[in-house]
Amino acid sequence: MAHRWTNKLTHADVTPKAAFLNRRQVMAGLAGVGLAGLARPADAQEGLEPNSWEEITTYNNYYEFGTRKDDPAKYAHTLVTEPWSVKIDGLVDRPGDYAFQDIMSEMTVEERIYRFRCVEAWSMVIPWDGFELADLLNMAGVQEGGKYVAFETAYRPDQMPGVAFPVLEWPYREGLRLDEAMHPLTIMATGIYGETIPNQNGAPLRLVVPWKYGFKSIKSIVRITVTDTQPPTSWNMAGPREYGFYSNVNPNVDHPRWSQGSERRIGGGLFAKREPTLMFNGYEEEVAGLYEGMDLAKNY
Ligand SMILES: Nc1nc2c(c(=O)[nH]1)N[C@H]1C(S)=C(S)[C@@H](COP(=O)(O)O)O[C@H]1N2
Ligand SMILES: [Mo]
Repeated sequence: MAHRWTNKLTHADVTPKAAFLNRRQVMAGLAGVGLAGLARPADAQEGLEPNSWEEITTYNNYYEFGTRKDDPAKYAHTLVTEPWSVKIDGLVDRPGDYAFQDIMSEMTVEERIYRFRCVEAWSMVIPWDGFELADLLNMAGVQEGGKYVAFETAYRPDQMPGVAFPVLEWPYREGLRLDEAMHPLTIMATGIYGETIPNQNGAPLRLVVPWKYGFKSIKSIVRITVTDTQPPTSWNMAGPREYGFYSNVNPNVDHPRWSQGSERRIGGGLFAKREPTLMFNGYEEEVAGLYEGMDLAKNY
């Protein structure tokens, strides 16, 4: 296989210990201590204070349901997420339509508390539940020659009022280099705070790549294709100068229309100071090696 990384990251390096409970433990914990009790131990260890459920599920970008931040929470309930299947095709040994439940029965779900940084310069901290994308790709068996992974969101005009408007080229498409997709920080999220992920956040499964701008984290995925060529992506097609294929969080490379040097933390209040944006969104130690020798200003 083409991908490899030298630093063998264990989950303990990635997430505070208290945070990696499997789904059953999370649910058991919830019954006993309530939602707040779950998040606290992790905060103390990493200093990350997760945003509230309310903030995470009412301030969203999901243009298939409208372009206002409160549109997805209002309108995404129309998306039918059961049954759901994901087509995995391209350069894989076992292509096919995988039922969501069959995927879940094979995957290990754990909690990952990640910083989340939108290209629009707002940010949150989100306690996702999910599994590593690498495990799903290995289930399908990536073939020699696979270099990229392309993703597609469902396109359902009858359930998605926003796709009537040509804001983006639908279906929403995203892509990663194979080594980025296989990185242990890259997950498919299926829950938040131990609850099933709400439609507005990308039910039933969405990508989360914490060192990249939020738009790379594509929602409600129906297709995953392993390819040998860099796939076209919706935001890059809409504005190639403003939204690159890599879109790694980088305080030193500004968006043509605004600074990326700082961010507004959602929930901080009207008068909160902006926070400095961190290189690779704070995951530099884990991911900088993926981009060794690359000019990050050119490959934005
Ligand atoms: N299908 C789809 N995925 C999407 C988007 C979208 O409009 N459609 N918006 C992206 C953007 S710009 C961001 S910031 C995140 C927002 O995720 P959240 O609403 O769960 O915070 O989803 C990303 N994934
Ligand atoms: Mo975003």
